[in-house]
Amino acid sequence: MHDILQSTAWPALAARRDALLATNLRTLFSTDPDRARRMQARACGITLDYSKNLLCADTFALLIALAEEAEVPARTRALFSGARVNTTEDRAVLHMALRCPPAQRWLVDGVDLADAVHAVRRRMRAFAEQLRNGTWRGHRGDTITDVVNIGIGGSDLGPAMVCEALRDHAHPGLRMHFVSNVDGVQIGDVLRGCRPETTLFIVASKTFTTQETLANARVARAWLIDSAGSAAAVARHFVAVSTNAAAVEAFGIHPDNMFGFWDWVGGRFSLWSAIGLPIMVALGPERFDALLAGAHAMDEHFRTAPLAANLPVLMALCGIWNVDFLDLPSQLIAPYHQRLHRLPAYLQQLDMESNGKSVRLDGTPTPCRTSPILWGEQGINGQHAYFQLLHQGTQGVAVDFVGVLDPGHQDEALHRIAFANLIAQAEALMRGRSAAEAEAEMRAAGLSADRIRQLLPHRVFGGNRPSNVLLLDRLDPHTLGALIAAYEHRTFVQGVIWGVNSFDQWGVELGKQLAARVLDELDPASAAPAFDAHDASTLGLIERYRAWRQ
Ligand code: G6Q
Repeated sequence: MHDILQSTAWPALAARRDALLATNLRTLFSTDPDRARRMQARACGITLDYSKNLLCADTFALLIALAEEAEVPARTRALFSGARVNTTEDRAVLHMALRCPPAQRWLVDGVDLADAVHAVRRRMRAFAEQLRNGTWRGHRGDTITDVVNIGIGGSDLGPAMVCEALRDHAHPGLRMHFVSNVDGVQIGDVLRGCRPETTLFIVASKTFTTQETLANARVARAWLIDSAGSAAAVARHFVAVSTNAAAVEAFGIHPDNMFGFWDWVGGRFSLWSAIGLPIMVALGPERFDALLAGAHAMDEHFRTAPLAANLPVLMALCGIWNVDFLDLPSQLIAPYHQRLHRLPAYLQQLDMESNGKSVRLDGTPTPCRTSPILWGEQGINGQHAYFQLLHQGTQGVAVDFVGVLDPGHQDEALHRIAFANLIAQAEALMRGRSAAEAEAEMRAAGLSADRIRQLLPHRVFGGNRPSNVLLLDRLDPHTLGALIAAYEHRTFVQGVIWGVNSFDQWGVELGKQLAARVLDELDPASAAPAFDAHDASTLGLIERYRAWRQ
């Protein structure tokens, strides 16, 4: 197991840190007129401007050396070759095979994965087309008008994000709904707006054992049967997406209505598989293909471009620099296009579930900070809320601004306002406002000397706060596919450098186990938990619930 701290590049980078903190981005820009041009990369309809990171040429070269010492190229080859890089689950990680073009084969141990992938995709296509052209009918012969995806985590976030991002291309006669929460409110809201005879449910669960998903699916099935008067209606109103055929059948969904995928597709990387069925239904098979093609184009770029011009690698290295050397443990994703408002939630899972780890592949502790806390929402709203902290707070946050050049609508005046704000925020974070500038502004505004003295500390912005700008040429399936794949590979590269397994998620297990036990204990018909079954706080909360039920 490599120890990244023992590499040549890591201590050299650490030594550069203080020198860079002694200067600032304003100076770096003013002393290097070529900086913005040089610190840009472009691939698959996406331009990355990473020049507003507190990096200079020699730091950048060291980061590239770090990636080489961590064997990013070799690990990338291993990933694509189908090596079992998910060691704790002893699995290959091959969601990239899901997006290979129809004519391409994807051989792993002599088996062509592409065959199986395309066979499932043909069935998805046939089903999606029937729903879209109205030939798939409900149990009474009605056309389907509402499609409800019931799933959670990786079986929800990707399809929900993509359907929202591309909803301008969605089928006008099919309303898409996503139910993940198990508190009863979300499914209640959705069912109230649907009619059983015109609603189709997609139960999406890789394992088909997920408590929340199965509980919601049971509610939906009961709602349907209640109205239809017979369980036979399930065949026309329920399909499943899963790797667990036996559990799907046990639930009462016929295997003909199941779309499968494979254990080499991780949940948070699964929107490219049959988990993407809602996307194909909403947008149509051609647009789903374009999404896959965009992701494949990014795979090819990632696999073949030199490290210094490789979009995902550059994004990863800026992230490592910010998290590990500049002590910025927080990463904001700020999209400036309304349709991308679910992107931060999607990337939050991708990054934090993949690299939110504190042991390395060999089980030893990571010697450095790993995944940042990734968060965010649509940028304009953020500006009128938490951006205050970004500009003047005591904790640094690295930002990814995500913009779209062609907004896909005709109101150029509004688009220009949004775009101007994106550019201005990145500039403001970088430049800040010096005391001299703030004073000059206030003097020009006619403020008295006393008032200027009083206000001055509040009106100074330190600046020097790093950001990337990711500019999409347009928000279409191809470019969105490429963007998602770029972030996937960014996560992978960071995981390689940190030495963690980006493809397992043991951290979600403990809570699940405890919830199963507490669920029994909340039942007032069951015996109260023994006094030493939990800590006093947990016992108190259980007791409070049981008392309320009684
Ligand atoms: C993703 C995680 C997790 C998973 C959900 C749903 O990588 O494994 O988010 O997707 O827990 O799991 P099922 O699809 O098995 O219901």
